Amino acid sequence: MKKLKFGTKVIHVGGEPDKETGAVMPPIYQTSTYAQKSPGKHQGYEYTRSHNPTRTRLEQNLASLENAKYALTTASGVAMTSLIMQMLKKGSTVLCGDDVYGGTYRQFTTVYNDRHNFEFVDTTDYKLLEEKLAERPAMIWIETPTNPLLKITDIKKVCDIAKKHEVLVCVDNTFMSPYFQNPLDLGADIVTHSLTKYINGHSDVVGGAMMTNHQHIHKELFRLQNSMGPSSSPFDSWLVLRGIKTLAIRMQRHEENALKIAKFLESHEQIEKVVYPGLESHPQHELAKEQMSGFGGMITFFIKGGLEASRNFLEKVQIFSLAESLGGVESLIEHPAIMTHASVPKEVRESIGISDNLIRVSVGIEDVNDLLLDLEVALESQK
Ligand code: P1T
Repeated sequence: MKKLKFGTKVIHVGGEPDKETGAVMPPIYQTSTYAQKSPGKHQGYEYTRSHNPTRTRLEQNLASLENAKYALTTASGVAMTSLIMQMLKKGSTVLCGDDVYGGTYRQFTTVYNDRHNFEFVDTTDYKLLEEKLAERPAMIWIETPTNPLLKITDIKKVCDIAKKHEVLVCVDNTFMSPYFQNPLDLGADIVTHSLTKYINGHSDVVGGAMMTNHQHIHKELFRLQNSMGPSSSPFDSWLVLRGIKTLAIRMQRHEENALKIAKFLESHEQIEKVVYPGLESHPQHELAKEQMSGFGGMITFFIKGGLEASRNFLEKVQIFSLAESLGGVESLIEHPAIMTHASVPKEVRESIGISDNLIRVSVGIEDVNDLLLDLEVALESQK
């Protein structure tokens, strides 16, 4: 299966017809437990918190998409983040990007802050990273592109420095999906995803995953998952398996639409600045071209005016739903300072540039002309 191309893997890995019936679509093994022939004699499945055949299929599929040997799924993205934090020895230092999902920031600063030491750094400042990694933290946690500022970190460069100092590298690859970026191929030890986003793609599941080539990491995270219980359900696993089949074509369309919208916004007089990795104006556009095979469907922009202008605009759009989350087939729009990143203190937000006129868009796969018109009408009403 390794040699298959991405568009084939999403459909076929873990998707073999059911052995008993030939059903082409995998069954949902909606069971909590499994009959044993004799105590301890079973077919590899004992209890669904530990293992479930529908989940196994999903994990096989996910591992193949990140060119990994192992994958593990959880009931949410933050549940996987939590397992990884549990895996680190008490008292560890974790270096973390200064612009990460607000829920990751909240977990690190309010849940694990008395177990580990967290240092938030600009992971695009390699001189600073050289110094910080030389102090040998246990792990560096990177999001690239970041949420919501879409800053891009050179994964290979960070991994090369981290390896010298034996620091684990974990990359949250949610924004690019495995279709556009494969951090393990660039040297990362662990890659994580919120399955809630592009991988499932239909905004009807909350889920998380990690992929790795290290057997000991998989084994330890599995032990923690089994002991702490945030396993993904059979039905959610099945829904993700269903959604994942169209990941490749969805990502192509997300990107195609996003590029057109980013260019439109960049030329609009009511817009102060647009951040999209596919625009030449993006400070790391060259790195984006090198490290990713596409630019994704997320756009961040700064509207002229402050909070009032943002609020008026967000109330006006009709096809874009004003909602948290991203990566679904439908277009979403949101205000990070009030919504997804509200748990980041105002002074921290301001110091990194998450201002009140910053708006984040998850471009869906609708007809782009309808999306452009929706934005245009809402912007015209600002004048
Ligand atoms: O929501 P959950 O499935 O628990 O995943 C958390 C998560 C992890 N990593 C990144 C990069 C994310 O964006 C998220 C969730 N983000 C949102 C809900 C959001 O609107 O940004």
